[in-house]
Amino acid sequence: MPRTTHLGACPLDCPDTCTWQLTVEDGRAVQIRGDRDHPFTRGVLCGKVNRYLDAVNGPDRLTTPLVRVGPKGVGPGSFRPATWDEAIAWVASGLRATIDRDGPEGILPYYFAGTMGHVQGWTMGPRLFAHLGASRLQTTICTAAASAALRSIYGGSVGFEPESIVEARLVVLWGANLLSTNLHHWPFVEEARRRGAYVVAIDPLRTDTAARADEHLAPLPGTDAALALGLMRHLLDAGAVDEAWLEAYTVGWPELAARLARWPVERAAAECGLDVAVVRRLGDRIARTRPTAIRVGLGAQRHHGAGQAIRAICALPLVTGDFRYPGGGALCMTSGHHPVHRDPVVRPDDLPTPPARSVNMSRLAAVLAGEADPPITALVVFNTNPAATAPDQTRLHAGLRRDDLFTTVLEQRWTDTCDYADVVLPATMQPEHLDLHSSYGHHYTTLNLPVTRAPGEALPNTEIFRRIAAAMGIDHPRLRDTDEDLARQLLRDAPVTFEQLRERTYVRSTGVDVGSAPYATGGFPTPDGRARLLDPELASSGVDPLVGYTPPVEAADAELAARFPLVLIAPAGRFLMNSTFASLPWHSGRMGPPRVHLHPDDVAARGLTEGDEVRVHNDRGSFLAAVTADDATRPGLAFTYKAYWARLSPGGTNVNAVTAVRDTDLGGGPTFHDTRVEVERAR
Ligand SMILES: Nc1nc2c(c(=O)[nH]1)N[C@H]1C(S)=C(S)[C@@H](COP(=O)(O)OP(=O)(O)OC[C@H]3O[C@@H](n4cnc5c(=O)[nH]c(N)nc54)[C@H](O)[C@@H]3O)O[C@H]1N2
Ligand SMILES: Nc1nc2c(c(=O)[nH]1)N[C@H]1C(S)=C(S)[C@@H](COP(=O)(O)OP(=O)(O)OC[C@H]3O[C@@H](n4cnc5c(=O)[nH]c(N)nc54)[C@H](O)[C@@H]3O)O[C@H]1N2
Ligand code: SF4
Ligand SMILES: [Mo]
Repeated sequence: MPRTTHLGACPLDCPDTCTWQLTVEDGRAVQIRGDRDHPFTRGVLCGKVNRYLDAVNGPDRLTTPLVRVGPKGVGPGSFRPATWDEAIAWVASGLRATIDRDGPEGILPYYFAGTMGHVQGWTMGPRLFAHLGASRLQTTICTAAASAALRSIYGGSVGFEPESIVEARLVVLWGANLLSTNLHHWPFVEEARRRGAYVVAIDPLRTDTAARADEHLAPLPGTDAALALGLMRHLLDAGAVDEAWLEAYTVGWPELAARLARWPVERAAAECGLDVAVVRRLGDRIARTRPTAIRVGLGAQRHHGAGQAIRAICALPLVTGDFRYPGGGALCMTSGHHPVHRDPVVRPDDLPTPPARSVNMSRLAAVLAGEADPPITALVVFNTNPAATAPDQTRLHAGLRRDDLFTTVLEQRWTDTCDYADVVLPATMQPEHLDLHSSYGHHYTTLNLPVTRAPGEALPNTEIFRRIAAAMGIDHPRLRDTDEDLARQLLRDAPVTFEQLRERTYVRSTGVDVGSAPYATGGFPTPDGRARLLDPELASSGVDPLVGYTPPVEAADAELAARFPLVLIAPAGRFLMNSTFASLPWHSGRMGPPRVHLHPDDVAARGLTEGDEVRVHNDRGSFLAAVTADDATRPGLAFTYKAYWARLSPGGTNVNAVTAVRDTDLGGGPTFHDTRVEVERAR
C-alpha cells in the first residue's frame, strides 16, 4: 500500500499551533511527527500529541448520529443510532420549537476552542446562529480577562515578538508553565539563557518550569498586581524609570506614579506572602537589566482580580521602556497580531443577522438555573465539553438535566457533555477536515487539509451546520459556503492567499519580523498609538481606570477561610489538553488518577497519609481525589489538575464541582483559581 506524507496543523487550544507531518496509508493516518522546518515548533510535538493518533484511530470514535431514548445524565445506554436525515430533522424541529415558543434567543450555541481552527470552530456554526437571532455567546471561558486587559493597556492582544526572547537578558515567566503549556517557547528561553539571561518564574507552585528557572518567586494566588505595583515602586525609588519613553508612548504615568506612593515594597510583599528582600532583589534585577522579557501566562488571570493583574504586569515593561529593545517588553498572547478576522465571516454583509442578547459562557451553570430570561431551552454544544470544564458543576449538571432543555452535541467521542444530550452528532477530527489556524503564541498562519477518511459517518462541523440550516428551510447561499470558501473569506485581509498556504502550509503573516521590536517607538494598536496606564473608558464598566490591584475574593475571605482553610488552584496537566484525551488509556495513564496536592504540613494536620482517598469540598460541591504530600506548594495552598472527566471520576464530579460562577473584575472571565475548599478523608 503506498504511503504518503502531508503537513497539517495541530488544532488544540495551545499557543504553539505546531505543524505536523502525517503519514497516511489507505486513507488512514499511521504516523505523526513534528515538521522539522517550522521556525517556531522545529520538528517536535508534545508528548500528548505524539499520541494523537490514539484519539484519531481510537475504537471509541463516534461513527453515527445518536438520539436519546432513555433518561438524561446516564450515558450512551440512553441512546440509539439514527440516520443523518433523522437526526438532523430532530435537531431542526427542536430548534424550531424553541424559536416558536421562546423566541430565537431561547437558543444558545455553546462552543469553544476544542479545535482552534477558524473554519470548524468559529464560522459556519456561529454564522447560522447569528442569522437565526439566537443568543450570542460571549466566549469568556479562557482568556476574556487577559484579552480585555490587553485591549485596555496595549490596544489588543499583542506584545514582544516571541522569537526575540533570545535577546532578553532577564526572562520573567509570570504565571506561565512553559514546559506544560507552551513547550516550544522554552527552547528560545534556553537560548536566551545560553547567551547569559537570568530566568525567574513567578508562580504560586514550583512547577517543572519554575524548578528549571534560576529563581522562583511563589506569591499567594491572585496577588500579582500587588507584586507588580511593588516592583514598579521599587523601580521608581531606584531611579530606573524610563521617563522619556513613558512620556512619548504612554498615557497615565503621572497618575500611576502617584498611586505607587501607596505601594511601598513592604506592602506589596505582605500582600503576596513574599519576603521583602526577595521582592527588592527582583526589583533591583529588573532595574539594571535591559532587555527584560516578561512572558505572561494565563494562570494569573483565573482570579477575580485578573484584569488588574494583567494590566499591572503589562505596565512594568512600559515603566522600564523595555519595548525599545528586541527581546524586551511583555507578551501574553500574539492573537492580536494575526490578520485573520472572524467577525465579518460570521456576520457577512449579505446575510441578515438580527440583534440578540449576549450570554456569558462562563456563567452557564447560572444561566441554565434561571439567570437567563427568557430561558435557554435549546443548547447546541460543539468543540467544548462544559460538563467537565465549566464552573459550578453540580448546579450545571442539574441544569443540563432539565427536561425542558433540548441539547444537541457535536462530538468526536463520548464525553461528559454527551450524557446530557438529546442528539449526539459524530464530528470529524483534524486529519479529516479543512481548517485554517492562526496562533496565540507565534506569528504563523497554517492551513490544514483533509488527508484521511473519517470513520463511519462522521462529518465536519461545518457540514453538520449546513445540513441543519437546510433542514430548517433556510435557503441562503452564505449557509452553503464550502469550507474552502470560508477559509478564503477568513483570509480576505491577510497578506497571504489560500493558494500560497496550500503550497506552503504555513506562512509568517503578521508583518512583524522575527527578532524585531514592534513597539520600540510606540505604535500600539490604540487610537493614538500610546499604551494606556490610565484608561478612562473602563470607568463606565465600573472598573478602576488606573492600573491597580483587585484582591482575590475567596482567597482573601477570612470568614470563608475559617470553614475552608485551603485555597485551591487547578492548572493545566501536562498529558491532557483541557478534558481532551482524558478518556484515552495512554494519556490518562500518564496523568494518573485525580490527585489533590497539599503541602506536607497540611496533609499531616488532617491526619491523612499519602494516597488516602479524600473529599475536596466547599458549599458548592465536592470531588474525590487521592491526597498527595507535595512541597511544590505552600501551606494553605492546594492544587489539582484541571479537566479529568466527571463521568470517569470516582464520585461523578471533578474539580469544577468546587469552582464558582463569578466574573473577573474585567472581561467577564471565570475565576477557576479563586476557590476555597476543605479536604477530608472520604467515607
Ligand atoms: N498540556 C496542556 N497544555 C495546555 C492546556 C492543558 O490543559 N494541558 N491548556 C491550554 C489552555 S486552554 C490554556 S488557556 C493554556 C493555559 O496555559 P497557562 O497560561 O500555562 O495556564 P495555567 O496552567 O492555568 O496556569 C499557568 C500557571 O499559572 C499559575 N498560577 C495560578 N494562579 C496564579 C496566580 O495567581 N499568579 C501567578 N503568577 N501564577 C498563577 C499556575 O500554578 C500555573 O503553573 O494552556 C494550554 N495548553
Ligand atoms: N478548574 C478549571 N477548569 C478549567 C480551566 C482551569 O484552569 N481550571 N481552564 C479553562 C480553560 S482555559 C479552557 S480553554 C476550558 C476548555 O474547556 P473545553 O472548551 O471544554 O475544552 P476541552 O475539554 O478540550 O473539550 C473540547 C472538546 O471539543 C471536542 N472537539 C475538538 N475538535 C472538534 C471538532 O472539530 N468538532 C467537534 N464537534 N468537536 C471537537 C473534543 O473532542 C473535546 O471533547 O476549560 C476551562 N476549565
Ligand atoms: S498541543 Fe501544542 S505543543 Fe502539542 S502538538 Fe499541539 S500545538 Fe504543539
Ligand atoms: Mo484555555
